[in-house]
This record gives sequence, C-alpha cells and structure tokens, in this order.
Amino acid sequence: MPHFDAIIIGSGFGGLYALHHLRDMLGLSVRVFDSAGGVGGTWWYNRYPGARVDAPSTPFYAYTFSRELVEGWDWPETQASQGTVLAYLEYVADQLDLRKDIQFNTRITDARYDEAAQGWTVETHSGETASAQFLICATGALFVANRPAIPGIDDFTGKICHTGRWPHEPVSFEGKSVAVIGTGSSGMQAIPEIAKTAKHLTVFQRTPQFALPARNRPLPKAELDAFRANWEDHRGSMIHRGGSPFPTTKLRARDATAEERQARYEQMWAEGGMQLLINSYRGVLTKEALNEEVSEFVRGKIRETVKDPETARKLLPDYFIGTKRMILDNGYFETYNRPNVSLVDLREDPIETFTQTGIRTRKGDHPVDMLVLATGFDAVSGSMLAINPKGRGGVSLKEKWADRFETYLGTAIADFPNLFMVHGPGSPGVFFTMPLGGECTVNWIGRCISHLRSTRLGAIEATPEAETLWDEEIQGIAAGTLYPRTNSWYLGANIPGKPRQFLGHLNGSSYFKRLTEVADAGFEGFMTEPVR
Ligand code: N01
Repeated sequence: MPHFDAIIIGSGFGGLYALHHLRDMLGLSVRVFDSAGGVGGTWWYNRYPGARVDAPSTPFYAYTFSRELVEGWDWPETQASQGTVLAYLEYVADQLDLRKDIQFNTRITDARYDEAAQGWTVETHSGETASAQFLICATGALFVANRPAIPGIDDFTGKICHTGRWPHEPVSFEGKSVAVIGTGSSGMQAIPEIAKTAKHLTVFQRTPQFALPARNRPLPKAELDAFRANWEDHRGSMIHRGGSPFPTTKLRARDATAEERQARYEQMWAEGGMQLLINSYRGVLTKEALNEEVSEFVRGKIRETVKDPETARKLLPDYFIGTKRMILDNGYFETYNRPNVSLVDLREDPIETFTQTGIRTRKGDHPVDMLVLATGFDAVSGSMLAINPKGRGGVSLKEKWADRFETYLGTAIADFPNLFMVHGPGSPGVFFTMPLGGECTVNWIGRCISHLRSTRLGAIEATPEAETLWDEEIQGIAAGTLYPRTNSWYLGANIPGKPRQFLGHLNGSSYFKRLTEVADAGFEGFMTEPVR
C-alpha cells in the first residue's frame, strides 16, 4: 500500500492549492484523489448552460498567492463563465505541475483512522488503498447533488439532467419541451439560456428568489493591469473586508430621507453585482425594516420587468433579501416575457406525480421531453458524509454528525485526528471569496502540520469543548442577522431530515484572524500526541 505524508480528496480550488502548498512549500509527499476526470471540482461538474461566477467577480475570484499566476492569466469578463474558470484551473495545474500527483476518476469510498499508526487509510471505489499521516478533505461545499424524491420521477422516460452533474456531451434543447425544477442560482442562470432554443420551457418554482443585475462586461486590460499592480494590497484588503476588495459603505439609512434612499438604491442597482445588498446602507442583513425596504425596491424592479402581472406576482419573493444566496441576474426575469416560457407556482399548484411523458400538477398535465433538475445540493456537510470517515474507536462521521455538524474552526473534528477540512461546516466557506478563503485555510493547515513535525508530535485533534464553544460562536453570529429567519441551504433546510443549524461563519475576516491567534497560542483548543 503506498504511503504519503498527506492525502488530499478533491482537486478544485482548495485541493489544488493544498497540493501546491504541502508539496512545494512544505516538501511533503502528497497524493490527491478526485472522482472527476480532470481538475476543477465544482467547476468541472457544474457545466450547465449559463453557469458563471456569482460572487464578487474576476479578477478577485482567483488565486492570490502567486504573482506569476496573477500576471499570467487574462480574465476576459467581470463575471467569468464556467468554461473560463475551468480553463484557469487547468492553466494553474499546468503552471504548478500539479497533475502528476492527482489520481483522477477515483472516488474515495472509505477513510479510516489507525490509532497505532497515527494516520489514515483510504479506499477507492476500485478497492485500491493508500495511507497518509494527514487527510485533507477539500471535498467541496456544493458537491452532493440533491435529487428530490418526487413521486413517479423514475417512470419519466425523457432525459433528466441535474445542473450539478451536467453531462459532458452537448445537450440540445432545440425543438423540445423542457421543464426546469428549481430557481436558485443554478436555475436562474440556466433558464435564460435554455429558453433561447427550447420549443417550450416550463419553470416549476417552489420559492421565488431575489436577484440583482450582474452587469457582466468585458474586463478592460487597463483595469486588469491596475489590479495586478496592487494585487498584494487587494489581497490584504479582501482578507480584512470579508472577502471583498472594496470598502463597504458607512452610510446609515436613518440619516437619509425616503427619497434619498430610493435614489441610492437606484444607483446601486445601476452599478449592479452585490452593491445594493452590501453598499446601499449599513445593516441590510441585520435590520428588518431596512431589509424590507430594499426587498420591496427589488420587487418593484421585478414588477417593472415582467410584463404579465400574474406571472410577475408569482415571481415576487417574500423572504428577507440576501438571506438566501444572493443571485446575479443575466436576463432571468426578462425570460418570462418570451412566448415560449411559462411558470408554474408550486405553492399554488404542487406537483402530484411524474408520468412517463411529463409532470402532473394539481391543476393539470404538462407534457415534457426533458427535465432539468436545478434542485441544489446537500450543501457543506454532504460531501464529507458521502465519504463517511471513521475516526478514533471506529466512530463514523455519520454517527458523530447524526444530530449536529460539530467541528472546531470548521476544519477539525474531535475524534478525527489529523483530518482537516477546507470549507467544512462552521467555516466561512461560501460567505467569503472561496479561492482566497481556501488559501488562508490551507496555509493554516500547513502551519499546523509544520508545528507537529517540528515538535515531534504524531497527532492533533480538536477537543470536544472547543467544538461546543465554536458551535455557540457560529450560531451566535448568525443569530445577530436575519439569515436564520429564512429557510435555505445555509441552514440545511433544503434537505428533508437534515439537522437544522447555521452552517457557516458569517465573519470571515475575524475568522482568519482567529485562526492565526489559535496557532499563535500553541494550537489552542486542540490536543496532541507525541509520535508513537
Ligand atoms: O441550488 P439552491 P443551486 N421541489 O439550493 C428548489 C452556488 N452556485 O444549485 O428555495 C421543487 O440554491 C429550491 O426551492 P426552495 C451558490 O452558492 C454558484 O441553485 O428550497 N423545488 C430552489 O429553488 C448557490 O446558492 C454558482 O423552496 C425544489 C432550487 O431548487 C448554491 O450553489 C452557480 C425541490 C435549489 O436552489 C446552490 O445553488 C450556481 C423540490 N423537491 C450555484 N427541491 C456560481 O458561482 C429543491 N427545489 C456559478
């Protein structure tokens, strides 16, 4: 059985950087396993039409650790497409010569901690095994596709595609009646593209969603060069500003008149991206009245855009804006003005069953040739539970996390020594710019491993007390906001039976400061064992 210093699961943004950092900066022997056929993680799987970065965008949604990489890649647009991000990650893999240490098309089906050996043994789907002292799980926050158990779905004879597992061969909608279930980020991105060629598109919507205009545009070279000239400063700013390179507003809504506020919302709307949410006034995500005013402003934009008042009514969201993932819109609402698009509001007209040839709702039959499931993921915890590692005493993660996703710092788990997660439950994950958040987390993991090596320690593990305090801290931060008042995947509410708890750390900047403090204090909250 081959043995390595570290095994990494996943070769997306987090896993690729972990390989580079541990192998090239720390000199460890490393093997990466990935079930995908190439690098990219999320960006390898989510290749549905219209897929784009939906965060503060390029050039910020990229690695920041290397001048060569920053200078060597030209981002063509402010909101990079899936194809561009995937090509970028392939470029990074080539530049850093990463592929030689990655085993693709290899799913890890089991991982067991060996207390005597102070390390992990993994098993692959083909029965291969490998061992390592450290197991780094860069398994992705949005990896396990949610396929809802809708009655009769297995009887449907048409093609079914899930946005999170999109086929690699071209998918044509030409001349077809297509159904899309789901109107989150993936559905909202795919729907305008599918509508362009489908004979008819029926959208089945459970919850109407807010979206802000993406205002995607070509990225001029001068703008890119200005970023490159100061990329280290931008990196520092992002770390201190919750992942965003731009300062957020200090304006307070109570200091402005109603007319001034509306003018400001219009200005932020015109600028596009996340501006309305993060830069109109302080506290949109914490103050109910302010949030309601901004929500109503966006509802007004939906009413203005969608010509049929009945369709517009069904599209009006009724939750606090921003408390589900904020979506960037590239023509979603305009799509409902097309004659070949119709909307079914599942709250008024629920699905009763699939038939062989379509979908039957309470009010009637919808003939369908093809179904697109844009129904999201068993987010954050799902990819770890799919591996279900067995820790100290053979305890499985499924047992450990049966009622609560306990972690310390979102990266370590009590009873699972020498295992580290990148973007695990309780980390900033999707609430911070993920490539940079991954880099900072991996740097900390590297520091932890170096500490063990230099002090002749064989194993490190979070204490249960540290986990409890961490959980309280995460939930306390979330409780100070409007997030927990909306059902969303942030709370696990999208998966029937999943424990309800806020899954992310909402203050990434203080989180990364905290990681440093924990390390400076000799890895406070952890217990260690000498090398056996
Ligand atoms: O998934 P979602 P997603 N019957 O969970 C509906 C990231 N992302 O893949 O709201 C009917 O947001 C569900 O309805 P409801 C981003 O972080 C990034 O769109 O639960 N409907 C919802 O409308 C994002 O947040 C990018 O009531 C059902 C939809 O399906 C995350 O991925 C692009 C249903 C699922 O929305 C997930 O986004 C895309 C059922 N049984 C995504 N079950 C980029 O950056 C679920 N739904 C490029």
